[in-house]
Amino acid sequence: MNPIIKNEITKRLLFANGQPISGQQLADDFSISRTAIWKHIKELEDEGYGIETIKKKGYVLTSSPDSLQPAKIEQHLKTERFGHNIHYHVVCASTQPIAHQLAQGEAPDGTVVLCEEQTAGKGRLARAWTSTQGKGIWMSVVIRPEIPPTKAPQFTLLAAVAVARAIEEVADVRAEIKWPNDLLINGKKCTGILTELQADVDRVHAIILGIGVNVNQQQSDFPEEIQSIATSIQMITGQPVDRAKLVAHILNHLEVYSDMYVKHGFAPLKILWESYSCTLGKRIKAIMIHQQIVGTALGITDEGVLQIKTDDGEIHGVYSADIEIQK
Ligand code: BT5
Repeated sequence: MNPIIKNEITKRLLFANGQPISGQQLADDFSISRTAIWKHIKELEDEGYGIETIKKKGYVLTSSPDSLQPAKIEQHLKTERFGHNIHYHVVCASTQPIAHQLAQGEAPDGTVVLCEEQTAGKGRLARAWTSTQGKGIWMSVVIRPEIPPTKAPQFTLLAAVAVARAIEEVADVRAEIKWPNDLLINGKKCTGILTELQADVDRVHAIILGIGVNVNQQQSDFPEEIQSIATSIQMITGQPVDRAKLVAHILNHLEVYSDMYVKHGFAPLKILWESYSCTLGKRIKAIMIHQQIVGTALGITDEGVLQIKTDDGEIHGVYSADIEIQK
């Protein structure tokens, strides 16, 4: 079956708000036979869509599965570019290499790769990212801002704000940002962000923004070694969350913030970032590959660099690290 036509049919059914859509109309609109339409409908039913056939009227959508099919996301999108080109996979090793490959081609700004399950999801520094089937958001966004490569890490901070705002809107839960790339709820990690780059020395070709959000997991869905540090939105609220809606809200904010950043720099976003931060003012340990710094997190600069004041009064700028918040 043609995935583009299938997505368009799904969209038509979703947007009809319970009104019947005639098979003949769909066949005419997509220039295919009514039998072909019927086959698409059958395929959607096999995927968990509830579709009723009403004689002489057409197809009515009665329920839809919790999936991240593009049509379900597009229903909630308010963007001009982001999420208008979605590559959806049921399973993949990681969305990052797929997005990298698309970015090497002509993939436009805001292209999205997402999946229901990653078998080799990755974190920073080649660490593993657990990506349980159908329970989270595992997506990579290709962004093409006209900025020098030194500015790219700020997209991690910008993305963290976009996800925090989206979680607040969709699930009414406040997540806190732990510099640079974690979102925590009640002190446990619910989101990780991985910012990768395609660039030459003075120009970014593409930022590949990997976003992993734990949405509907139970504690037992996480491997034992991260059960004490990981959480999901549903574990906090007790309610399942519409993942497709959450994806759309993330993309809605991401487009606005990305454009704002290119126009005005990090300063206006810094204020927002600070309002979600759980790092600032705390005594922290910053763990880097060759060094550790213990001190008070003073703030971030307009470049997104974390300022730490050590006990000898010296102020250190940290570009990237793992942060432990000290009790
Ligand atoms: C991150 O790395 O937090 C970045 C995670 C980015 C994941 C997205 S999903 C879509 C895209 N495709 C990919 O393959 N990746 C991106 P880091 O700060 O290095 O944290 C990794 C550490 O978080 C691991 O070593 C575990 O301790 C922990 N961890 C792994 N899976 C987790 C999960 N699902 N929830 C919470 N913590 C997790």
